[in-house]
This record gives sequence, structure tokens and C-alpha cells, in this order.
Amino acid sequence: MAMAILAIGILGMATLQIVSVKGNTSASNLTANTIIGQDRVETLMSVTYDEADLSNGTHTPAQDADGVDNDADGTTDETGETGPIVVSYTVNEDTPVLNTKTVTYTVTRPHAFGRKTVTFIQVVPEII
Ligand SMILES: [Ca+2]
Ligand SMILES: [Ca+2]
Repeated sequence: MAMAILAIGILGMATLQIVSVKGNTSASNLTANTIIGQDRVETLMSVTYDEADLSNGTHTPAQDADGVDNDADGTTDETGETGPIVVSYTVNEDTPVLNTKTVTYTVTRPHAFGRKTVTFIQVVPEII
């Protein structure tokens, strides 16, 4: 009887450990995606209002020119870079008001327990 109770307890602990690892992985990816997104949005904020990077529509930059270490190997935008971290953004002109642009920036990273996506929304004013 005591062995059965001990076995059930150990199984419960193992399950708890799996849930813990999943939670830590998910949180780690969320943090990494947030850092990437914040950096990229700040870079977009530094370009001039009429630059092509802020043209109306959806932008899907090439992975070897997106300013992101897509394969998380420590080098950003190396030649032919491809990786699981995918970024894209949409620019809506004159939204929410005239002479502003709303940038919606998305960072997505799949992992063993699913996919973590972070979205940043930033309004860029035209400075005249
Ligand atoms: Ca890389
Ligand atoms: Ca890249």
C-alpha cells in the first residue's frame, strides 16, 4: 500500500515537472520575442515618415535583412539566414487620425509546446 501511494506521488511530481518546463519555455520565448519586437519597433520609429519601410501595407522583410537573429545563433542577418523566428508588420496610413501611421509589428516563434506570438502597436506621427 505504501509503495502504491509513493508511486502515485512520484508520478504527480513528474507531471508537475513537465508543466513547469513547458511554462518556463513559453515564458522564455515570450521574453525573447518581446525584446526583438521592441528593438525592431524602435528602429522603425527612427526612420523618416515617408521612407519605404513605413509605406502603407504589409511588410515581410527577408530574413537576411530583417535585423533579427532568426535562427538564434548569435549572428544577425548573416548571408542566407533562415530560422524559426519570423517577423512582419503592417503600416496603416492616416490611422487613427490624419498624418499618422499605425504600425502593427508581429514576432512569432514556434517551440516544442506550441507557438508564441507578440504584437506591438505603435502610432507614428508625421512631424511637419
Ligand atoms: Ca543568425
Ligand atoms: Ca535576420
